[in-house]
Amino acid sequence: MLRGSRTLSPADAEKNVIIKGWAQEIRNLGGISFLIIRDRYGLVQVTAPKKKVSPEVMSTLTSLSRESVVKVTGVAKAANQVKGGVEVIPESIEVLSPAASPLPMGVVDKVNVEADTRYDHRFMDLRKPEARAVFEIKSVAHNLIDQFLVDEGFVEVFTPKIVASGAEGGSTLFQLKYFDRPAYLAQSPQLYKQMLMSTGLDRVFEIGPAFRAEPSDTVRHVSEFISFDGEMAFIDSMKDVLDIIERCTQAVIKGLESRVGPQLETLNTTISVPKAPYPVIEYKDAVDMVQGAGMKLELGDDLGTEGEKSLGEIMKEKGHDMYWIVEYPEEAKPFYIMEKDGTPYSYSFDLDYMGQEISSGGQREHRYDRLVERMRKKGLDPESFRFYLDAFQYGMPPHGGWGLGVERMLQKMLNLSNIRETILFPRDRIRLVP
Ligand code: AMO
Repeated sequence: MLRGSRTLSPADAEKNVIIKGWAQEIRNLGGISFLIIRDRYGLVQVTAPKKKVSPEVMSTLTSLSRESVVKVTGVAKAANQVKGGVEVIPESIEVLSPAASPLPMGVVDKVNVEADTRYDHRFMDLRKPEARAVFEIKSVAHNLIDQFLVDEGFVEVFTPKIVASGAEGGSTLFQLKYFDRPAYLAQSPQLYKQMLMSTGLDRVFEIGPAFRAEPSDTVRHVSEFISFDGEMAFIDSMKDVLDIIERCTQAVIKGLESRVGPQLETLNTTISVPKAPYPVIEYKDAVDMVQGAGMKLELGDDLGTEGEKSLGEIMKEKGHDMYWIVEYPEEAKPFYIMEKDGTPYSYSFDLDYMGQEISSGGQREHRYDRLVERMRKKGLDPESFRFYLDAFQYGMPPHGGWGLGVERMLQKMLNLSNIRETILFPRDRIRLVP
C-alpha cells in the first residue's frame, strides 16, 4: 500500500493507495468529480467517474468543503493528462475533519492577501507550500549549525531566559513579575555564555530565543528572534572567532544548497555560497567607503540601516555577499567588549550579509578590573552584575564569541522582503497573537 503524494508516480499504476491530506479543490461536473488533495509533499488528483465509483463516494464529494481533511483509499491509474502522470480512482473517501466555510483566507487563490491577514490566520497561511518551505529550510539550517559546531568541539548549552539584568542596554528590556521581584526576558545569552568560559566548558553554543522590546517597526526587527550564540575560551585574538563563524556559515549555506533543493524550487529561488575568505573592513574604512558613496556620516557614527545598505552595494560590486566590519569605536560597543588600547576602537566585529548585519561579537574584556572600569564608564552599577563579575575574579581565560540572528540570515539568503516570513508566529510591537 502506498501512502501520501511523495511516493506516487506513474510507475505505481494499478497499486492500492491511501492519500491523506487537505481537499484543496473540488470540482463536481455531474458525470465525473475531481478532488485535488494536498499533503506536505505535493498534490494528488482523485478522479471519480460516476459510473466507476460508489454512490457514497459521489455524495461525499458533492458535499465536501474546501480544506477539509480527508482520507482517500483507491487505486492509482496512469493518466497522461494529469500533472505527475498519475491519478487515483477512489474506493472510499472518509472526511476526517470538515472545514467550515467561508475560509478565513484562501490557500491557492492568486489574490494578494495583506500581510496582516496572513499573520492573523497563520495556520491557514502556512498551508501554502511556499510559506511552509521556509520552515523546512530553517530546520535544516539549525541541524547544520549543530552538526558543524559539535564537530568543532562546541558543547550545546541552554541558558536562562528569565534573568535579573540585561546585557544589551536597558531600553529594549521586557520586564516581568517574577514572584515578588522584577525580572526580565533575556535579550541574549551574553552574560551566561561568558560565565561558562570560567568553567572549563571552553567552547559553547546556543540556539534559542532572544527578546528585545524593539520600538522600531522595520522589516528586520522583531521582539522575539532566534539567536545563534557561541563563545570560545583561550583565543589568541578575535580572528579565532571570525574563523569559526566564516567556516560555519559556509558549511550551513553549502549544506542547504544540497539538502533543500525541492524547498528552494517551491520558493522559486536559488542560494549561492558567499565567496570566502570574507573581506575584513575596518570600521573607519567602512565609514570612508560609505562617505565616498555620498552618505553623510561622521567617524564615530553608527553605520545605520542606510550605511549598511550602501556598503552592501559597494561590496556586491566587488563580488562579495558576506564581509566583516571590525574594530568599531569602543564607545559604541557594550561593556563586555575589549578596548583596543591606545585607540578609540575595540576588538569588535559585525558580519554583514548583502547589506544587512546578521551577526556581531568580539573579544571580551576578561580582566576583572578593566571590566568593572568599563561598566562604570557605561553608567552601569557593577553590583547589579555581581553574579557575572564573580566569574571573572577566580580565573577567567581570554575569550570571545558572537551572536547571529538566524532569521536575519535566512531572510537575506532566501531574498525575503520581511524577517517575519522566517518566523512561524512573529512577535512585534503590535502583534501578540496568534
Ligand atoms: P546584537 O545585539 O548585535 O549582539 O545581536 C546579535 C544579532 O542578533 C540579531 N538581532 C535581531 N534579529 C531580529 N530582530 C531583532 N530585534 C534583533 N536584534 C538583534 C542580529 C544581530 O546581529 N550579545 C551580543 C552578541 C555577542 O557579542 O556575542 C548581541 O546580542 O542578527
